[in-house]
Amino acid sequence: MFRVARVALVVALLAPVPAIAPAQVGSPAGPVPVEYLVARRTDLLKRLGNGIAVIRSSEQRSIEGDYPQDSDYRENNDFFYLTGLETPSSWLVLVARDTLAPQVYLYLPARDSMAERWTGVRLGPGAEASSLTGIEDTRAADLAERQIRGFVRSRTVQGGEFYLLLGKEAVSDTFFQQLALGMGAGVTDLRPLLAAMRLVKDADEMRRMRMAAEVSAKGHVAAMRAAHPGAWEYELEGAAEGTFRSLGAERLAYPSIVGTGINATTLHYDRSRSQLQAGELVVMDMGAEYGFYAADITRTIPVTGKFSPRQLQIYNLVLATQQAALDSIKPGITLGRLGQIAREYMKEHSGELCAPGTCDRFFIHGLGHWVGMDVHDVGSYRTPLAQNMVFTVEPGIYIPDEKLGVRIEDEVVVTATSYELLSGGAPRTAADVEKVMKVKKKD
Ligand SMILES: [Mn+2]
Repeated sequence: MFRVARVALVVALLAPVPAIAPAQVGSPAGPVPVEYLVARRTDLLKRLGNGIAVIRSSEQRSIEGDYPQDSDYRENNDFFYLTGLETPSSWLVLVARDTLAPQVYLYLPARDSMAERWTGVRLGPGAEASSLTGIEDTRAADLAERQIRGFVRSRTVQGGEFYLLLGKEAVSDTFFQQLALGMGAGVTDLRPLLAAMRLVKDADEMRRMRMAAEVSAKGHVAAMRAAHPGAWEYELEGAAEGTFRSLGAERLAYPSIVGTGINATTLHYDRSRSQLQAGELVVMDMGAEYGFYAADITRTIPVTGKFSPRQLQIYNLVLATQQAALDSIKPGITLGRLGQIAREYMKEHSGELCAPGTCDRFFIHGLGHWVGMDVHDVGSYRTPLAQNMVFTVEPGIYIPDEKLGVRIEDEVVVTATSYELLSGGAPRTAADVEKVMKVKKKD
């Protein structure tokens, strides 16, 4: 943690101009090293074959507009993945050719000294942008549409297969639709290509993913220690979120879920307004975003710090089900197959716990999902597991009639032969949860 922060500080001090926020410079996670950005763009160009990819940044939201509580600028994931930048109204254009060298262009809004008085120094086209991204050719954003039209025209004249590949915002954009029609080009959705790349994390992504999980686990421990009969759900949420932020997380990966008693059986309960009663279980599904990467962890705790015999039996069945799925992780298997294994395990080991019937009828969601820049990250679920893919394993049992809900969610990265647990910093076994809860929060 501290080492990372110090490295970022040194980078900021050595920079020839004042630290510019739009590239994570000075952030706890630090900027994405240029060699990673170059490797990602090179990989994408290879996958493009013959075509032009256009990826646009996010747009600034208005503080007075539709999102008064959500004016924070967060970059489009694909744009950040390929540029490392946080720059509104910008474009990345990659021109891939069969025979000629590929070209990469970065279009950034020209700097505006009046606007900068309000919102701080921005990154314009030029040497600074080049050194942060490794893209030599940077241009003013107001040239982008005209020049893209030119790229498309020159490609079409040369003939052969040609695609205009667009990111999320542009795929239904009339400018591009008309451009493609007029030039006789095919428009293709770029997202599946980028999703396949983002599914396999590189070393800089793994560094961020590990830190996001580590910070989130510490937040869970803080929330466990804040729990007691009479505490409010929002107090636990506050303890976790304050910890995330104090350890360098810049955002939440998703709205925190803290549900006690009957609320624990509502999968996406996020109001956090109830008071914890002795005898209840609390499901806490909370994760931090660190340097643009999400964590996703769920723990279930007894309000009093001690599980009842019934709660313990259900908890241990969920935990053993999770372990059965974890033990089956290896390259080549699919998430779908892991889900079947978990369900079969829970069914076979239910005994009389959920009679009449087996407990798997209360396991009402899927076993897990990809995690990355989004908490439910991009990527096909038919993809066989391969090294450096990250996903969650999260069985649960929810019995509303008993006001009893248990979910245990961990995050793993696939290794050469099995998996590594990223979220092990948060206690998983009932005994470890009880042990952590004995140490109370100091007021
Ligand atoms: Mn999840």
